[in-house]
Amino acid sequence: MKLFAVFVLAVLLVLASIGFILEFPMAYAWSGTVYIRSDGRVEPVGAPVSTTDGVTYVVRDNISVSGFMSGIVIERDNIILDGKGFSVKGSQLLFTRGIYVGERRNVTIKNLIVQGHSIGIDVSESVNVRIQTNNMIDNFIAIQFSRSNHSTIIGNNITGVSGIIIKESLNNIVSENHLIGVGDSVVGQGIGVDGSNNLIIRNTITNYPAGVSLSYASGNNVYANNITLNAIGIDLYEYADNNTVAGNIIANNAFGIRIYRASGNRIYHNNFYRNGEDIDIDDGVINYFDGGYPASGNFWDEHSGNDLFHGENQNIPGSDGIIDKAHQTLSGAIDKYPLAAPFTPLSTITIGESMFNIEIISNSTISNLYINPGEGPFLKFDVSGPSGTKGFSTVTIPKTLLWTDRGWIITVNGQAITNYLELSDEKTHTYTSPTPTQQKQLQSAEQTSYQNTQQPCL
Ligand SMILES: [Ca+2]
Repeated sequence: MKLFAVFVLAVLLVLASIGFILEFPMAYAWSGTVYIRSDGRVEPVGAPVSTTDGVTYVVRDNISVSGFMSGIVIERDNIILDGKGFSVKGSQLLFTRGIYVGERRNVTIKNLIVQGHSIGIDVSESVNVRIQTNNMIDNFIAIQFSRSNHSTIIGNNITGVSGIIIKESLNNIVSENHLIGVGDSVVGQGIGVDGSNNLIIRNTITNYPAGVSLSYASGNNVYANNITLNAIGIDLYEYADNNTVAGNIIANNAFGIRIYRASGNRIYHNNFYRNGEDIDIDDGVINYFDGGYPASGNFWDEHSGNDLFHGENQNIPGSDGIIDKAHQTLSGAIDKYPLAAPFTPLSTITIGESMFNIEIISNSTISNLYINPGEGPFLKFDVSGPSGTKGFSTVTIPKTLLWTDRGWIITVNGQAITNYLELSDEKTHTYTSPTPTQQKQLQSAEQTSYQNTQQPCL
């Protein structure tokens, strides 16, 4: 045995001396295009993608492609492609696509590194595609959807010139992606949309010529995104009409929102901080910079004033969390109901296919929100602030989520309070109340007497 060991060692030393041993342990990478065929086969034979059930396809090694090729072409419906952390790399110089999905249904792509392509993941004329937790590095366009509907792009990390481009596509959700642009590029968008009824929610978008860009787009909802350090935070460009932009942090952009030949958009509940100019607006188009009353407007860090009154004309004594005087931006945009404190889109609750947003406007720090409609019609949260200071919280609850016609009981540290303001419209209950600190609970007055209303009312 000892002799054998010496022999092996001697061979290794010889191999090392002529260079073989250094190359042998290096990661092997497949080069070329891998096809997942419609009948379930993987081609060519030996390609590093495998399946045992024709449903889940697992990537087994890194893949690289060169000019005008795609890394993985998916020709089969109803599959999951799990990258297991392996990469699909392009040449960065020539046109390549990482993954191509054309005319498919029910395809999930997850856990891949997709790097250095003209288009990282290219989805065309497909339905119910899910792009989830991929690492998209330095692609010219990370993810592109063309004429593809009812799909989800969620939890991806993205760098490169353009992030997520949605073209002529409907009813998609772009959620919780983290996007970082190239910065000094003259082209590029974080999330670009032309199409209708797409939901852009809870993404972070930074360092792009345009963070979120809508054009030829209507009925889209841009909600609760963090949009910072872009040249233009949100670009409502030609024929971006009747979209909703709400609940976003729009900070440190040269222009917070640019509006050019776009109309009928509703922009409210956003927080504007330290933008070169909050709103840049083309003349002659009509857009709305508040949600009416009591829905209210935006928080502008450059606008302050008293909040002593409430009501549509802000002339009835009693605070409502809305500055009593309207705000007009340099570009002429008028917010009739500017917020007295930042807006926080606390939580989005999904029940079935419906999504509900719980929202709080407060100058205190809010934490530990708890709500579970299945448990009962109540929500609670903690508020805190510097000791000795006074705060307020405005809580908005969708009636479709928790409904009551008898009002809510508001408790602070277990004690019911009465000095709050209740405002309701057809969609929401809104409560504004002082927040001395610590735990605050909103509870439906019907909780004990109408047990059946403890279920969400959809
Ligand atoms: Ca007021």
